[in-house]
Amino acid sequence: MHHAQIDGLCATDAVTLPMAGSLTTGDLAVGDWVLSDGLRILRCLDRKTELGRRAKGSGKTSQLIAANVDTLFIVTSCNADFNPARLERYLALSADAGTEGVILLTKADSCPDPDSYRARAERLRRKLCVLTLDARDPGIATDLGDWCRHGQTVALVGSSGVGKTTLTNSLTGLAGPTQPIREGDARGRHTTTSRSLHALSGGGWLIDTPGMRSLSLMDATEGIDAVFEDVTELIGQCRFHDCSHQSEPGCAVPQAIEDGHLDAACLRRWEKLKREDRINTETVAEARERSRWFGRQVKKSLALKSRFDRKP
Ligand SMILES: Nc1nc2c(ncn2[C@@H]2O[C@H](COP(=O)(O)OP(=O)(O)OP(=O)(O)O)[C@@H](O)[C@H]2O)c(=O)[nH]1
Ligand SMILES: [Mg+2]
Repeated sequence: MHHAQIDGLCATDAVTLPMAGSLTTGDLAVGDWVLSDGLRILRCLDRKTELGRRAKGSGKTSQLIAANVDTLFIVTSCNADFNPARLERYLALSADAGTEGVILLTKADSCPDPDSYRARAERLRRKLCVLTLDARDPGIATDLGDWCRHGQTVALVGSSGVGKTTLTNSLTGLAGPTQPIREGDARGRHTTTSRSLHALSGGGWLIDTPGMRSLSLMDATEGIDAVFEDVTELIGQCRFHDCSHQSEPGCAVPQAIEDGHLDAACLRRWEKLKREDRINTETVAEARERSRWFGRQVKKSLALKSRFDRKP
C-alpha cells in the first residue's frame, strides 16, 4: 500500500488506483474488497472478519493485520521456533476473529520426529487441525486444497523464517524472495516486509505476511476462552465465581492438576494471556473515553465561538 493509492487485484489484472472522497489508505487492510469505477476506489465493502492485534510501541491502539480471512494458517516449524505459548496467542487471535485456525508445521522433511511436534500442537486446542509438511513441495496444494477453494481467503502468519513465502510460492507458482534461517537458533531474516494478496488457481485468495516479532492481543477475551476451553470449563466448577485459584476453598484447580486433568503450565499461560488482554483492553476503553472527552471539548469550543461570532 502507498499513501495516496492502493495496489489491488481485479478479476483479470493487478491495478493501482487512488482513493476517492474521504477514504484513505489507512481505512483499508490487505484482504479488503472495494468498489471502484475503474478510475478510483469508491468504497470498502463490509468485512466478514477482521484480524487485529495491539499496535507496536507504547500506543494503545489496535492494528488491523488482514480483513476477510476465512482460514488462518498459523505457520511454525519442526525446530526451535515451535513455541506453545506463541501458538496459543495466534489461535486466540484467530478464534476471536471468527476465522478457522489451522497449524502448519513446516520443515517436517528435515526433522527426525515431526509426529512429536504434531502431537504437542494437537494438545493446544480441542479439535485442532495440525499438518506436518515440506513447504517447498508443490504437492501441498492438494493437502491444503479444501481451505484454498473458490471464494476462500487464507492468510499465513508466524515468525520470520518458518516458510510462509515458501508456502506462498508452492501454492501460487510465484517466486517470492526467501532466505535461509540462522543455523544456531532457527531465526529468520525478516525477508518479507509487507503483506501481499495473491490469487490461487482454484479461485481462492492467499495473504502472505512479514514474520511477526511479537503478537500482543487486545479485546480477545472470547478467543482466549475458546482456545482454553478445558480451563474455562474447569474453573466454572469452582465454588466462588471470583475464585483466584490460589487457595480458596472449593477451588477445582488443584485437584485437576493433581489428577493430571489440567497442565499447570497451561493454566499459567492462560492466566498470563487473560491478564495481558485485560490490561490492553482497559487501555482501549480509556482511549475511547478520552476521545469522547475531546469531542465534547471541541463541541463546547465551537458553540462558544459561534456565540462570539454572532455578537455585533
Ligand atoms: N527443508 C525445508 N526448508 C524450508 C521449508 N519451508 C521453508 N524452508 C526454508 O526456510 C527458509 C525461510 O523460508 P521463508 O519462506 O523465507 O520464510 P518466511 O516465513 O517467509 O520468512 P519471512 O519472510 O522472513 O517472514 C528458506 O530457506 C526456505 O527454503 C520446509 O518445509 N522444508
Ligand atoms: Mg516471507
